[in-house]
Amino acid sequence: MVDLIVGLQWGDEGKGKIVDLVAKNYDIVIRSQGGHNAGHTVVVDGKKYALHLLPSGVLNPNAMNVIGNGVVVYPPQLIKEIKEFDKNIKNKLLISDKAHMILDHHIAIDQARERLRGKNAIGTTGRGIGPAYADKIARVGVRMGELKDIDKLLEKLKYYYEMNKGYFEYLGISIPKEKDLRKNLEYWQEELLDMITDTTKYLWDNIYKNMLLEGAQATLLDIDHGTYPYVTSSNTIASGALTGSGIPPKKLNKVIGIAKAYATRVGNGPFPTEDLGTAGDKIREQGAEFGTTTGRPRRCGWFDVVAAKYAITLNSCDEVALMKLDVLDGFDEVKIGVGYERNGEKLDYFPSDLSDVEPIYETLPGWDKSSGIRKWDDLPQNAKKYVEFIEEKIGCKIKYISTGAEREDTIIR
Ligand code: 2SA
Ligand code: MG
Repeated sequence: MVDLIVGLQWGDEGKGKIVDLVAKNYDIVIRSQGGHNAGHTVVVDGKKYALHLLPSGVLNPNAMNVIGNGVVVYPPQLIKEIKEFDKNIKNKLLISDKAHMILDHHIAIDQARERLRGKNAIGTTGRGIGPAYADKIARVGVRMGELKDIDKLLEKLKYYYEMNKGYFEYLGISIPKEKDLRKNLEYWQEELLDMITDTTKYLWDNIYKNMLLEGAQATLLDIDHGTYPYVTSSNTIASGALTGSGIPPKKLNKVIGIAKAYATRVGNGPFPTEDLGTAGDKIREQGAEFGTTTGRPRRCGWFDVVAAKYAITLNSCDEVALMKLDVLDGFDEVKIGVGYERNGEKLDYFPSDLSDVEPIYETLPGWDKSSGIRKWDDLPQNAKKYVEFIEEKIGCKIKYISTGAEREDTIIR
């Protein structure tokens, strides 16, 4: 039985909290796409951890964790996270031999290209994600399994650098010295090789167990279905989790979509319900909306029903978790984007091109305090109405409502 947790907006919906809440129910937790551009903040025994590459199952002492073939792995970051979190998780972590490696030059290319784009920058996390996936698709990438034979890998990389010499020069990126590269590869081999295996086979062999696929980034950042080119470079949606892990599609059981009670986005690109006024600022402040990976302030706005419905359909969600409801505490009124308009024409579908799209809002009365409330019946009447309004509009059961950072600040309906 395989369940999936997927973000329905532009990321940072609070997937980490729901994964943490349900992780105890699963024997295996799997990451299937993205890399250390992801950031899950989790609090264990009062200590705060920012997980980037490690699956959140590391929080559950009994769970196995898998970094699937669809992930791009920056070995120094993975080694660092393992050391910081707990060296013993090495016994509970498997890395796909098919996962592609992020090398230093991918990071340099990512950052150089963003600089060259100037005001048209994507607003990437600068972690080399796009260039690593580009090499994968161009069939010139390097896979984690290749750490088995460093001489062979070095030969391949030498050829790669030779081929890309002109491009590197143009971007002002230096080609690493062979001896430095060898030293790095040997260190990565020493630290990681024991965990590198055919995880597809491992997952098939254990398919009778309870597994959780943990999405990173989110639906509207999907390379195909998101707001291209302002997207990440992987398929973040449910079907991407299957290709990114090798789990057969019919083994997928439940899909839980995670959405914030409002909307945020980091990086550039269209965001129809963005609020550039004081309400947006208030949301950012009350919601502490700053990136976990880069510390960037997040753009803030209102819940977007059109985008949520699109995401729910793409992922075939069975239920939704509505996060950070308490951040809307103390507003006189709250707005919800219920439709779009373009040149006087109404749209009830999330179009491929969002230019000139204006949101249509409905306004509901606000509430005083939902923060820390753990029972549905204890929620203020207007907060209940807000949740029910969204539930009806999106056509999917809102099963979880989060009202605070603590694991227990969660209403389960
Ligand atoms: P990239 O680096 O190539 O994946 O960037 C491309 C776009 O994808 C967005 N993106 C994200 N958006 C929200 N959260 C992400 N993770 C971190 C977090 C972000 C951070 O959890 O807080 O700390 O800044 C994430 N990762 C990628 C990115 O903003 C670009 O729009
Ligand atoms: Mg995040």
